[in-house]
Amino acid sequence: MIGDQKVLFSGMQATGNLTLGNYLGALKNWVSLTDEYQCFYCVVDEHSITVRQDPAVLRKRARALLTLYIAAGIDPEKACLYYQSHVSAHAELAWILNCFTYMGEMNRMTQFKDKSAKHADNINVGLFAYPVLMAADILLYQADIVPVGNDQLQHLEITRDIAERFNNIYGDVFTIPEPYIGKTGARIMSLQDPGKKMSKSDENPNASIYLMDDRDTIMRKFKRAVTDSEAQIVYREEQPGIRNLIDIYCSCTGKTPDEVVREFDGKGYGELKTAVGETVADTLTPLQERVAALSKDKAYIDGIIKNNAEKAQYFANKTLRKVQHKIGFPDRIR
Ligand code: ATP
Ligand code: LTN
Repeated sequence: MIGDQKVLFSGMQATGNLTLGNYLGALKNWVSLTDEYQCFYCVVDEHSITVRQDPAVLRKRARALLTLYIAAGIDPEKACLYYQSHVSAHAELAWILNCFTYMGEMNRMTQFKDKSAKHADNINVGLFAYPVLMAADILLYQADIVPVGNDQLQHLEITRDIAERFNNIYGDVFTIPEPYIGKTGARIMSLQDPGKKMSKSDENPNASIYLMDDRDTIMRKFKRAVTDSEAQIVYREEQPGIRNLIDIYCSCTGKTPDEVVREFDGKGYGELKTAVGETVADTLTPLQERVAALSKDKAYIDGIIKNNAEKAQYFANKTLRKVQHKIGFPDRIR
């Protein structure tokens, strides 16, 4: 708890360009959680270097992501928006937690298996230890809840195991975090293969709507979206392409699938695609305008980066000092 609020932690990697999936599935929910919780939203740049990065590109993307957090509507006075690399406690706690994590449990991590298959030329120790750094992120802030997608649940489970193990030895040091899975309809699928999720690392640019795509590009991508030959607008599993379009439409408008099916009764796929494209463009245009305006205000963003890093350091160091003391490191002389 911080004050009378529970603590929430989440983070995103600054790798690749964010997609509509990242926005509707994560960022948009993050905004609505800032009233109820004391939120820490981190740009996890230390996780990013588990795959090789161009330094100039990484720096630029990290700043763009932090700017996007604000543009999406997160109030940086209320929630703490910061770079992981500005708070050295993350790396320090991760080292300590490495010593409380077993090779056997890490060997079961499916993301490591997937990512090492994808980056066979660079299977580094950091990629293997990725979940421990994630555990450190969460446990440093004594987070009660962590909004994540399904793919991250296994990492949250190992975080809880590590925390419980540590608490069993040293007493109540860490809060045990709970996953928070967002509302329904938040899983946005690829426009080219509705069997697979829309992902920023997809090589086919037509599969994803990027948050910075202009209206024409958005319309074109929706026109090309893969559907089916059933020629009827129904919300059902057998028509995953149409279902995905309806999900996107619902997520942007707040309508229910039933309402959308009624709205398009007797209409063709072309009309649905146009309507979804326009709604998405209408959703993203103001976001893009806010990004453009914020990007010009260097001093404002710099101020947020500095103040929030200090705020994060304060809370993170409190936990880190406690952990260091518990495990027997010599106390600091003040
Ligand atoms: P990558 O392709 O690099 O693995 P990604 O696009 O799958 O990236 P992540 O960085 O793994 O995205 O996820 C950031 C956040 O966005 C997570 O909370 C994740 O659950 C959410 N997210 C990612 N893709 C989607 C999607 N298609 N639909 C809904 N939420 C998504
Ligand atoms: N691994 C996560 C990003 C991430 C994260 C975290 C999410 C790093 N640290 C802590 C929640 C809490 C991802 O790839 N989506």
